[in-house]
Amino acid sequence: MKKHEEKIFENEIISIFDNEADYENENALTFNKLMAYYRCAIMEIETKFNVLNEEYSLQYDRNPISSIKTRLKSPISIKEKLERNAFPVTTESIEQNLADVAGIRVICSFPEDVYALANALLRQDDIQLVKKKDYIKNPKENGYRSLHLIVAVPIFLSCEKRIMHVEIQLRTIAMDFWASLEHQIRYKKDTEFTEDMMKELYECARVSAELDMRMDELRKKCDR
Ligand code: 0O2
Repeated sequence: MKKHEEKIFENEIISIFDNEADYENENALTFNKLMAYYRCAIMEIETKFNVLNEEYSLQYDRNPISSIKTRLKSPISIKEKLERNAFPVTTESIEQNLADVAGIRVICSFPEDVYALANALLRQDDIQLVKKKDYIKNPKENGYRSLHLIVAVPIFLSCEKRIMHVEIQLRTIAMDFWASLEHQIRYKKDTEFTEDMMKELYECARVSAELDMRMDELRKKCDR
């Protein structure tokens, strides 16, 4: 982390605790430690996907993963989610109640890759599936598609082993295209979102799903 980013992060941590005195106490240290553990868990999962990508590219002569994005939930978002769900705003509560502090998004080439990679990860004996939401088989009302997994993964520290939760979102390039643009549009809070706009958004999701299907058909023809 760069110096100015460290400062912003530190100010955000102060703002999640009730007062600065709490921050001065052991809270900030515990919070920073926990965030470091989540970063380690992200690294573990990212490496696992990179290894799978390498193996598949040797086996099938193409990369199932187009790109990987990782993110650690910001202190402000952590605080907001805890408060929204009426959980205490403490470091202990973060670990107990939030499963999406560490996040990794795996953008795949084809829908089949999404499931192949998810299954390959879940077969690994150090990975435990905590929760699965298949928004590809069951898209959200607005058309959102992605496979969401919450997994528990061990991280090995100098004197202990810790089990951390990581949220994994797997989706195709077309699903990601739609989700990224929908996110940008939705977060323009000063614009009223009309019924027609919602229908149009859903139609775009339908077109993107059709695109996935048609590209998949082409791939299958080439693989024959
Ligand atoms: P960020 O910054 O993207 O992480 P739960 O945690 O199970 O109580 P939640 O949080 O609704 O319920 O979980 P869910 O349904 O698995 O969705 C979590 C994340 O999926 C969201 O994170 C988004 O990243 C993504 N997502 C879900 N629905 C949509 C959608 O309709 N459009 C887009 N673009 N993304 C979606 P956050 O918390 O919003 O923030």
